[in-house]
Amino acid sequence: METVNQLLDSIKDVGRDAVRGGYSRAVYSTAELDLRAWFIEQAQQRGLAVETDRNGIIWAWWGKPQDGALVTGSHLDSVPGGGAFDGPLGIASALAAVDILQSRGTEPRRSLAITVFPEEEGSRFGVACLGSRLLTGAIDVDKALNLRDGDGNTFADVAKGNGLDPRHMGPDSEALGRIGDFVELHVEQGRGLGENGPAIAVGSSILGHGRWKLSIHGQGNHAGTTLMADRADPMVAAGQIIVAVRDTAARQPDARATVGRLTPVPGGTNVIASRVDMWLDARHPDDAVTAALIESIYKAARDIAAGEGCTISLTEESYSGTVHFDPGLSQRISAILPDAPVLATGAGHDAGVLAGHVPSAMVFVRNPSGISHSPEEYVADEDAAIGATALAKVLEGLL
Ligand code: HGY
Ligand code: MN
Ligand code: MN
Repeated sequence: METVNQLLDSIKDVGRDAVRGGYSRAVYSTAELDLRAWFIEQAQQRGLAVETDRNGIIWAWWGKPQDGALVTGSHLDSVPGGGAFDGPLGIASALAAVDILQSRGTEPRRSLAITVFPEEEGSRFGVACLGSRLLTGAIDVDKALNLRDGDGNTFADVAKGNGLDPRHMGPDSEALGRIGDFVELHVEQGRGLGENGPAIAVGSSILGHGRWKLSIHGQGNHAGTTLMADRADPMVAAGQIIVAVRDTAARQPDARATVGRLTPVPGGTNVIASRVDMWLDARHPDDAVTAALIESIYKAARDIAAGEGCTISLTEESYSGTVHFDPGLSQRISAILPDAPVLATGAGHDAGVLAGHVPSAMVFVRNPSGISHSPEEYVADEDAAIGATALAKVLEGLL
């Protein structure tokens, strides 16, 4: 039997990013595959029967695979330079919770499964929660299979290289039917619990969020031979557009809009870029407000680009509307964890994708600074232990 902290400690060196700090564990990278192998070994040590489904989701079963099972899970992939807890805390807590239940001699009245969803962050192929979207049919399969990573590899080829058959990927009603209730434990990404709050909270909702690709087209040229007056520089437009994104979102209460990724083409020090690709992440509780925000940003960006002699194109890459978790399931969990406050989150999760199909809920564990998607993400050992114990109580209460 290992504690959640011992389990997390056993993977603390997997996928460390010496350049960015933190962890870079892109889906199907060596690091994430190492974590998958670690999970499978840990699950088998606990007598769980492990299978990987046709979308690459790992299922570790306590009891035979059956419809209406109780399922808990999260992800092992990370953002570039991410923290140690976003994803793995939920997986390690699920393993530790199984240890606790097995040590008590719990006899599940229904099967329990731990699931690991691939590409929750969308860091390699650009669409968040790709595994749970494929499972539920929330993404067109051909669109998914043709997604490309930064090196031009298609998701289909990478999936094939990892033992999956792209021809069989897509909505899986049989697998989805096995989920009777889904509970995801996750590090809190925000300051709802803060420095001195309780160690755990029950999730209420997930903020609607989307991703858009904005490409600015200018005139590539030589940095030394092109006079300033003769330029159509997309990088100059990009800089102004990023400020416009910030200003537009700042005027809309509760809105968040971020440009965290930008790629100049060709990207030479002595080269005026011909194109700049940038990615916009925008979120708001009201999906109509998000749509209006994107419209405002697009208009501002178009005018800015024109002012620099450039043009732009905007493409929506993914969108998930605001999700409210299953009230009945969340209330049952709150009854099991009466001291845990109820908390909304601004972060997306596979539980949010599943919520449209099966009763889903979340439990959050305190992260004192609230910082996430950063090496500074942190959960104190004692809070992680409280979280794993709470998950064990929830699972026992729902089994
Ligand atoms: O982007 C998100 O909200 C999540 O961490 N994938
Ligand atoms: Mn996560
Ligand atoms: Mn994340």
